[in-house]
Amino acid sequence: MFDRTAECLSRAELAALQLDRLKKTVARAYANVAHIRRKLDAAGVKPEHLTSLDALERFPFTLKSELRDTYPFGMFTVPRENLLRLHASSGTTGRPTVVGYTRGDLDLWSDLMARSLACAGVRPGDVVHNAYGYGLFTGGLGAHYGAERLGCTVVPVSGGGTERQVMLLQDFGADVLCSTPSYALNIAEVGETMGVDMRKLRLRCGVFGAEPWSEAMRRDLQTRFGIKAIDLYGLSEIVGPGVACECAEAQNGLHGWEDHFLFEIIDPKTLERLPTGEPGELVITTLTKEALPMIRYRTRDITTLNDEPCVCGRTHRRIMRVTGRDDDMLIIRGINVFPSQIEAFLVDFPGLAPHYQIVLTREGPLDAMSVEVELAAEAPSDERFLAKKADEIRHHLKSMIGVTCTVIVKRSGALPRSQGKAVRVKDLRKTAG
Ligand code: DLL
Repeated sequence: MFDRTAECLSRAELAALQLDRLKKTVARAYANVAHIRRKLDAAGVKPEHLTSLDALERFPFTLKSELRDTYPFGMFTVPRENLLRLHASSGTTGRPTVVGYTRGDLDLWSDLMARSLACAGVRPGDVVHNAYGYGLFTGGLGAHYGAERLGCTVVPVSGGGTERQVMLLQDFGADVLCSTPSYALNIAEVGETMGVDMRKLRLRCGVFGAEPWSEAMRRDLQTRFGIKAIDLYGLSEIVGPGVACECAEAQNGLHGWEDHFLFEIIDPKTLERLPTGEPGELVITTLTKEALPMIRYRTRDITTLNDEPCVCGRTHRRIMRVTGRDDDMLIIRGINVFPSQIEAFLVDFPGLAPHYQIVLTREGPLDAMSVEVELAAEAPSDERFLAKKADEIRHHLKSMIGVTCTVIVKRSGALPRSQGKAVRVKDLRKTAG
């Protein structure tokens, strides 16, 4: 473990630490951010009301739109000169969401990423091939500084140039691959077409995140590379990658670092806090971040919390696999569909490659969904075979997710490949009018 004392605190010690840090965080945000002061005043709550962790329930949530409304620097507790770094994520519309870090924040982030990587089974001295994108996205630099902090040799390749990535993985003998799961799959495929046996690489472990992925995809990546595939979670508004990570021992749920974050699950409709174990939207409060504290940030990510003890000995509760976002949940003729459900189905379907794209259109007043899938490289690709396969998939999808959709089967290599976060949904409804 990177920090055994912190990772194995008793639940009582964790709760006491959380309350102490929560009080300080809220007091600091209230004193320094006009927007937060106005919000808490309007809700009739003050930092002094935080006499217990449960008292947080009376405090208002923070939404992504508030970061946009106060763009670019309106939510920071410190003058801009005290920020050492900015990152930003582009939304689907309008202004990006800007986040900033003090020296202390960057230090904390490196520690949390080092802790996460160690939890994933990465060890000092390992060669870490980092194919997360470098730049405004937090993935590249987050994994980079975390791996350095742990004492690894970092190969900062970023995304793209996939043939070269395969060569470097071989030549530098990488032990660990960090990338989005969809890009890892792309690397595996390119390697296979180059005639490289990806299972013979030295790679031992993959640390994958930044987008939803399924157990089926995990099995696929583990087999193709001969590695242990570990799930890593985070979001730029909270710190970046390193908010939670699976342990190599259990590979079953991501330990959320509770000495630095407070996790709640709410019902996204009623906004009530839900008991541990019930599925809902993850809400996160930062406990130690300086520049950009977040009070009850609504992530839109759908998951459950698990407080059962873990075989690895860490005491921090687990955030179970994020299956999708509240706002990328598709409602097709009244039925809720997450793209990751479709992925899980396709990965296990014989003769298909795990690539897909969902295209939404409007037919009169109704939404129509078509799913474009791709044949595995070795499958026959004559028209009759494609049509027969499409029929089979449509039938199985209907019985699994309950939605009738059009299925278009494409030849191997026809769908776009990911170099970072995969784009799974193409929504043509707005342009169709
Ligand atoms: O994706 C940070 C990150 C980088 C995490 C590298 C892990 C690895 P954002 O670009 O702000 O930050 O996007 C955050 O991505 O709210 C989730 O919807 C999704 N996401 C991140 N990790 C996972 C995961 C980075 N392991 C948004 N499983 C989050 C499912 C994930 N979804």
